[in-house]
Amino acid sequence: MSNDLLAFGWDATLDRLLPPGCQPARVLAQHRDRWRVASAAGDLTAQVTGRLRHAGADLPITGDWVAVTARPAEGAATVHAVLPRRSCLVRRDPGPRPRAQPVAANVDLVLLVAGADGYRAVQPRRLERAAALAWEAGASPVLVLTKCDLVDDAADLLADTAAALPGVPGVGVGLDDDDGLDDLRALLRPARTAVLLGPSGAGKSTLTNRLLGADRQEIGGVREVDGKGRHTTTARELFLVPGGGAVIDTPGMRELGLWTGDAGGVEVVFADVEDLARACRFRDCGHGHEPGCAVQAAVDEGTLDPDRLEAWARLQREQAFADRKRDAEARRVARAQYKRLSRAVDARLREKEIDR
Ligand SMILES: Nc1nc2c(ncn2[C@@H]2O[C@H](COP(=O)(O)OP(=O)(O)O)[C@@H](O)[C@H]2O)c(=O)[nH]1
Ligand SMILES: [Mg+2]
Ligand SMILES: [Zn+2]
Repeated sequence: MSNDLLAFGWDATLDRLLPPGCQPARVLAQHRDRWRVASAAGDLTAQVTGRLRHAGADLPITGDWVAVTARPAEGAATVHAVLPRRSCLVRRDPGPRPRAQPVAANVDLVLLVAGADGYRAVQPRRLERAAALAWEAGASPVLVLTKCDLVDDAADLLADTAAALPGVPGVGVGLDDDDGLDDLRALLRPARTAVLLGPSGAGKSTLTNRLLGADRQEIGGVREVDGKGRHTTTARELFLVPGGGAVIDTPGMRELGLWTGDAGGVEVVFADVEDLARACRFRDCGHGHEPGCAVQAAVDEGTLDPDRLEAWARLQREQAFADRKRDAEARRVARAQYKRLSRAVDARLREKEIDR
C-alpha cells in the first residue's frame, strides 16, 4: 500500500470493504462530473460508472474513499463504488427544496475558523450552530481563532468561547506565532482529516497554506461564480499535510442549516441548558413563565445568557423542521421506488398477456 494513502487514513478496515479488482483512492476535489482522486498510481481524474450514477446512491464528495480501476498512462480512473463513510459533514441545502447537502466525508475534526477581530459582535451564534453540525457529522469540533495578532485580548476571547462551546478545545493562531499551528498539527496526527468551516475572510485558506507550508490556496481569493451568477460551493479541496493528516479547505458558507439530528448535536452544544431544563418542575415546561422553571431562574440569576437560551430554542425548532422534511423526503423516495417497481410489474404483466 502506498505510503501516501496510509497518510490519508487508509487502514485495514477500509481494506476489507474494497471490492475485488478495485484499488482505493481518496477524493481530493469534485469538479462537476469529474473527481480528482489520490491513488497509489498518483493523482488521477476520475469519472463514475453509469451504474453508480443511476443507482440513486450517493455520488463521491471530497474526502470520500472510493474503489477505482486506474488507467495511469491516461491519468484517468473509473469510480465503481463509494466506500461507506465513517463520518460526513452535512448541512441543509440552502436552495428552495429542503434536502441534505453533504459537504465533506470521513472527517475526524471540524475546525470552526473565526477571526479574532470583530469576533464579539457576530460569532457565538454561528459557532454554536457549526459545533452542532460537527457533532452531528460524527466529528469533533475544534475552535480556531485566527488573526490573534490583530487583537490584544485573544486569550480572553478563547476563554469566553469555552463557555459558549462546552467540550470544544480552542486554539489561537496569528501571523506572528506558530504555537497554535503546532497544536493543530498535533491534532491532525496520525492520519486524521480536518475540514475548515467558517465565513469567507476568516482565514481558512491562509491556515491551509500555513499547515501545508506552501502557497496552494489563493488568499482573499475571488470566489468562483457559476453560469447562473452564483457563488459555487463545490470548491472543497483536500490536501495532505506534511507530517501527517489532511485538511479540506472550503469556500465560506453563509448558511449552516441543520439537517440530520440523530446524533443530538444541538443537545451536546447546549448541554448546560439541557441540564437546567431537566430540573424544571414540569416535564413539558416551555421555559417561558411556567412556575418552577429552572431555565428562566438561571436567566434571572444571570448564570444563563438569554441570547444563548434563544439560540437553543431556535436550533431546536430548526431541527424539528428538518426532521419533518427528512421524513417527507424518505416517503417521497419510497413512493418513487414503488412507482418504478409497479410500472415494471405492469409492463411484465402486459408482456405476458401478449404472449398468451
Ligand atoms: N492579520 C492576520 N490576517 C490574516 C490571518 N489569517 C488570514 N488573514 C487575512 O485575512 C484575509 C482573508 O484570508 P483568507 O485565508 O483568504 O480567508 P478565507 O476566505 O477564510 O479563506 C486575507 O487578507 C489574509 O491575509 C491572521 O492570522 N492574521
Ligand atoms: Mg479561502
Ligand atoms: Zn423550564
